[in-house]
Amino acid sequence: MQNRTYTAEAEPGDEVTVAGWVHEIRDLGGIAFLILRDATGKIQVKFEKDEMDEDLVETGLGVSRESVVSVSGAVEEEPRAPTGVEITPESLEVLAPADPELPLDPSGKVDAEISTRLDNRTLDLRKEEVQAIFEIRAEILRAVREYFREVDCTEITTPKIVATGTEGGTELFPITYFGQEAFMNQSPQLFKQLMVGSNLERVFEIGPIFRAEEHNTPRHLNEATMIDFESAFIDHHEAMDVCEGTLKAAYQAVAENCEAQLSLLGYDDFEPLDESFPRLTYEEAIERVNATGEVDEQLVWGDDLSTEAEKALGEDIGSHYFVTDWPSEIKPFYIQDHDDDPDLSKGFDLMHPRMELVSGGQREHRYENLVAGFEQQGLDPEQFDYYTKMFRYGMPPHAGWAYGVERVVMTMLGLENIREAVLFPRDRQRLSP
Ligand code: ATP
Ligand code: AMO
Repeated sequence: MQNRTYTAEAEPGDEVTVAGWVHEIRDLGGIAFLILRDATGKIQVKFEKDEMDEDLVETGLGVSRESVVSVSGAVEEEPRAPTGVEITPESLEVLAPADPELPLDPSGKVDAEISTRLDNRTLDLRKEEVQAIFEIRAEILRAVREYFREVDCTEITTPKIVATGTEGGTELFPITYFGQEAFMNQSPQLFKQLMVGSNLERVFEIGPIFRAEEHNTPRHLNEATMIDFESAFIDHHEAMDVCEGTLKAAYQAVAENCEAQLSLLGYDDFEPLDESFPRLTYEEAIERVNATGEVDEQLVWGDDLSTEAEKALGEDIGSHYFVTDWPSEIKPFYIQDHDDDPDLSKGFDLMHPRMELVSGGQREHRYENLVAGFEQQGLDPEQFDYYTKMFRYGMPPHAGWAYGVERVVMTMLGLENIREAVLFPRDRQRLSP
């Protein structure tokens, strides 16, 4: 809109046109107020019934909540107004009336179930504390991109329609691709590896991944956003350094630039991550879990960390931490094993006390070992020929990792349900909107 002023920029003495949603109408008899809300905040519009044009008063006070209006008038100082200023309207136009029966109360006075909120996400996002989550999410992505730039990474985009899975065959969504079987990609894994074998050397991707997860849980999505990193000529320790660096950069940026949003979410004492993340070997991790006495069944070497074990360890450590040197058999084929102990891998996970955030590792870059690894995991190397053949033409040693963005947002902000960190979540029950 031409010459539109944001409410936050309306200064006393200005003649402005503001536009936004009708947040509330307060009728006190001779005087009434329309509170107009836009992306920058709210402003009070004053109607003195006896002194103003009758049609204007009727339109302004007859409009239903959440309708979109534009108001033109003079801005004046008014200490009793919520923001210290108000507008005396000269004209008001209803740009889009809202049905008076709202499925959800954007003022937040009436609580709504998560399913009602997700069914009406546009209205839900009109709540400033919900909007704050997505502003913080955007800040995280901005900070991560900037960090990657500082460490000389090139942003890439890889296909989402693929011929094979990478992260275990059971979690694939099959689709039909011109009569041929295809899948929605679970991870950019193989493509990012193929890129570090090119002159790009060091790459990252921020994009969607698709997994037909068996369970409906508060921390799994069927479509999630992953931040993937991969670099040639580094080992898994250096990959962990970059991983720690990106997460710290994200927390730092949110602490510096999202004070208002954090405050809306109840964080007046949000702290950046200053301490180094402890790095435990898998063996140390299971011993520590067993020593907590918080798990029903003692873990033995070879067990994955159960949800219960992750919780016990998280509470014990009380900060982000890495678990390194996992048993080879519970890590994927592309993770390298220790040469002196093939049962032990160079894979790692980054954990938040509440849940896993990242998986990564040193990759197997030696052709013969890679092909043997496929066979050990019961996969047909022929099917992956498009990937393995490039390992015959000079694939450097490399390492990398991937985060789930929603889990970072969820753990950073203490959200109970991962769906709160996605605009339009996909889960077993939800395919629209
Ligand atoms: P991912 O590897 O997919 O990131 P994860 O490693 O955090 O997930 P695990 O802790 O390994 O998940 O959980 C093992 C299995 O148990 C997974 O298949 C998961 O879907 C399932 N699961 C986890 N939490 C729950 C829960 N609260 N209710 C039901 N199933 C669950
Ligand atoms: P992994 O399968 O562990 O590793 O996934 C990496 C991270 O992505 C997040 N994540 C999910 N978040 C929400 N819903 C899901 N269904 C979901 N699945 C995964 C988690 C997890 O830690 N290719 C490897 C990474 C690598 O080695 O570079 C991979 O995909 O936070």
